[in-house]
Amino acid sequence: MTTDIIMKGFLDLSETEVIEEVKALVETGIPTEEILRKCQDGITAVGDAFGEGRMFVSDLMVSAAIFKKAVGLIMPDARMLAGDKGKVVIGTVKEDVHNIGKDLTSNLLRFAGYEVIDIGVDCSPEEFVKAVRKSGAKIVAMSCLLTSSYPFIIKTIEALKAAGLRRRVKIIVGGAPLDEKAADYCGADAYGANARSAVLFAKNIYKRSP
Ligand code: B12
Repeated sequence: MTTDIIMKGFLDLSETEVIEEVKALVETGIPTEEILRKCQDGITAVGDAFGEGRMFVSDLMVSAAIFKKAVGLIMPDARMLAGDKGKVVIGTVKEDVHNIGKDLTSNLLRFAGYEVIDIGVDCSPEEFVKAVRKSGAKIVAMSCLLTSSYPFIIKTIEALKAAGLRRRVKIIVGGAPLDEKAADYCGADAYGANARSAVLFAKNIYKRSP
């Protein structure tokens, strides 16, 4: 069985292996999404090895740095883009500092023409409420990678309700431990399995009310 070079590079925590292969794939003209998927499979394999006790938190940190470098090669930074198709507040929920998936989602939304108010990681329900109130965004996107932070999605939605903002916003949630059922249970309007689904969601919402 042949192991994918990018997968092997991640498991070896070899930045050189991963970056050289990403460069080689870019040369062949393979679509960016395909390269991203390979990197995501690689970092997920590191996560799995960590989950099984074969790798450590420090390894997760190295794999995250490699992932960010690889993405930097294939995707321009969209932070300077200020789109006019509609506003989206995005953040990673409280007690969760994972930002890679959130940043990819922010980037794609910005490339698609949306103004993204990215409030960062470890965001409290109050921070989401404040950002929605200030921006008037009609979409809230929450990222959550930790099962232990899942209750904060529920608390954030409750806070939006208490602030009288729930009817004004549509909510999409994403992140590895979630699925349709989890999104439904916490009262979100949608679950996004990947960054692109946030773009489709935004298109749908803002098409109905610009
Ligand atoms: C890298 C990593 C870290 C890095 C994060 C660095 C960073 N800057 O983000 C560091 C080292 C900080 C870290 C720390 C920890 N981590 Co960690 N980490 C990971 C790892 C390996 C990769 C995550 C990642 O970036 N993937 C790549 C991105 C692109 O994928 P993604 O985030 O899933 O995003 C995609 C989709 O989910 C979706 N998406 C994501 N967000 C959103 C939002 C919306 C709105 C939409 C539509 C879509 C969307 O789109 C993205 C692109 O397609 C995962 C493994 C895994 N299977 O996820 C573990 C993992 C998430 N970590 C885990 C754990 C346990 C921890 C720690 C508790 C470890 C510890 N003992 O300290 C701490 C917690 C720190 C904290 N308080 O948050 C567990 C969580 C288990 C659980 N179910 O709760 C995992 C699953 C590893 C494991 N198998 O055990 N981690």
